[in-house]
Amino acid sequence: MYRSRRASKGYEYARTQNPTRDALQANLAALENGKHGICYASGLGATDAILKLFKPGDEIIASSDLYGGTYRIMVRVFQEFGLKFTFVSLDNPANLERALTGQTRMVWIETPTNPLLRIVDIEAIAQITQAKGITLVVDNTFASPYLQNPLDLGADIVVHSVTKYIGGHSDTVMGAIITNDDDTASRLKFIQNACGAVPGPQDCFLALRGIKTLHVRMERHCQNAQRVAEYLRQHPKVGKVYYPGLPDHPGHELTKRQMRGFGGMVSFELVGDSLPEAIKVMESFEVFSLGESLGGVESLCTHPASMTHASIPKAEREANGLKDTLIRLSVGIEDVEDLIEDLGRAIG
Ligand code: P1T
Repeated sequence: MYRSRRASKGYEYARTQNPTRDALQANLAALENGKHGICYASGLGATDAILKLFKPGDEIIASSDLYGGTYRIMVRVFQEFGLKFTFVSLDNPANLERALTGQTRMVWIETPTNPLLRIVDIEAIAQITQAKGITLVVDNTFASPYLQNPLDLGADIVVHSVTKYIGGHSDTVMGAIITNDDDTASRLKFIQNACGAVPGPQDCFLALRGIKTLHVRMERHCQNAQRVAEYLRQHPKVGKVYYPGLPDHPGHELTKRQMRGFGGMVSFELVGDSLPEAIKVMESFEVFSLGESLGGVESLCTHPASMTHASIPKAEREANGLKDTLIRLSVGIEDVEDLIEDLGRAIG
């Protein structure tokens, strides 16, 4: 085998290793109180790598309220390769006990969930998975590492769509995994290099720059979202408001224990549940832009049934409580009075 006489600096090929990516990976590991950070070309690239840790016949239990793309990669891609998936509402940990089988190898949760903002008790779920040697993955995208650190609560793997709050400016698509487990990290690094879904160095630079303001942005996202949720709550034309910062949200007390703030995402329905009315509201916004994604400095509004969650069959969406009339807001860091004025004008 040929070996150069010149000493290698460890950066022979940028798919395998790159100094800007190394800096970001170390940074993200530190933010999540983890030992290893590994970045991918997108959040779904990170999900893909985690699913590749398993083999045909292995069973994965995932929370039924989750990002539509996560459902799609599980059911439309990995199910074809023999992995088995069960979707269960995990905001009640007893449902997990009932769903476990001898083949269960991984439990996948989002908390807060996308788009219904349900809160899953990470510690309670971890107690169950740890007792059985099952891997617990927490998608921490909606909270960000500033508000929640799942590894500290017993999770084995944390996954992020860096595209969202971590990047913070809607100009980068990226994913990340953080873990304390050396064996899992070396298998994931192998997959990262072997399968190639790596982010480019410029995107890693953008994510690192976004992280410098993560704490300031998250504080403002939380303040603005609380005001928006309270405004929607008292509006006569608004029906249900989903926001863990509202005292009657079923996960409110748990959020206070598990997170350091209530986050920047708010979902709501209009009184009467009319789809044409909901569409009219979304099309009337001037400050909230209609678009897929979340977690950027600018406010966005999304229609989950036709956009982010369209790949989940309607019957499954509805069984899980996701109505066609649900409107999801990613509350940005603008002047909150402008946001309230925009909501008032659009809802009428
Ligand atoms: O878009 P990407 O970086 O591949 O991340 C996928 C992903 C993973 N996990 C959660 C909780 C997510 O919300 C997402 C992406 N979500 C959207 C694009 C959205 O608007 O909900």
